[in-house]
Amino acid sequence: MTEHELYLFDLRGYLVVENALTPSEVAAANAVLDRLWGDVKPRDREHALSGGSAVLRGEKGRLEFHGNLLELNPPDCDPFRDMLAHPVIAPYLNEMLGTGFRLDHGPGLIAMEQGCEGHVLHGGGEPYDPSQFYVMKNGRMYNGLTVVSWQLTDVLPGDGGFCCIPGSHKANYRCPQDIKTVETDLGCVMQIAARAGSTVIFTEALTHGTLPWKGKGQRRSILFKYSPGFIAWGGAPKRPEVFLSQLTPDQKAVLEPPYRPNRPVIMGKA
Ligand SMILES: O=C(O)CCC(=O)C(=O)O
Repeated sequence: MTEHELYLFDLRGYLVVENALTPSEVAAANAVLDRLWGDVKPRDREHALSGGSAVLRGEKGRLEFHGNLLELNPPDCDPFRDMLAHPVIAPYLNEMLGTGFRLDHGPGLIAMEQGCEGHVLHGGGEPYDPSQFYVMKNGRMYNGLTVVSWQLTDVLPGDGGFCCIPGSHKANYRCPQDIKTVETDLGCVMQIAARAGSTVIFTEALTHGTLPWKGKGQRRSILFKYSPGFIAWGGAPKRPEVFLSQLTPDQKAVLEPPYRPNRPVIMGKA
């Protein structure tokens, strides 16, 4: 990470990395999603994420896919497997999580179109959560659960989608509920614009959520959630051998279960 990126991530708790994917990589991932679109369904109303907020409510839930994008039949899985230990992203995760970082859970699709509800803000520096944290020690940062959110469509200013309270990963007071529901506007909740092909990296310690979608087109984000190599926030599922045998050494390394010593290191391209 550059000096500027270190400064911004420490300051804000998120970073937008532009052009992490080429236009043809974005097109390939979108083509697969187009093919499986029949299986992408609005989240049911019983599990609404807008938490009763008048500001976040929508006509329908966000659009989700409950299959495993990594285990689609080849070659449909390729665009998503390529994101898993992506050479552009690995240097960021080595710095944020330490070498030997692992995929904790995901990837998950968050798709939105006009009328899709938002998601109440969650996370934050207070209360401290030992699995989702941000601390500086020994002159470097340490993060718990950290998200890499690949953007497959443009998110423009005012569109809605991912939002956060920049700096809240270091907050010392709890975020009041009416700020989390965005029903009181203190001017601290920011929508994060990001072009197709970019990735938004954020610590789950950041207070963050989703604004209802107002964009003309669809939102399509693919979220991968990583932990330090010795922590599991979610489970550590046993992966089928046949699936593992199709992966590159770096992709396999990132799916290792949690443990500490002698983890494989993924260098990526700085
Ligand atoms: O990307 C979004 O809209 C929100 C994601 C989120 O809340 C999460 O990953 O915890």
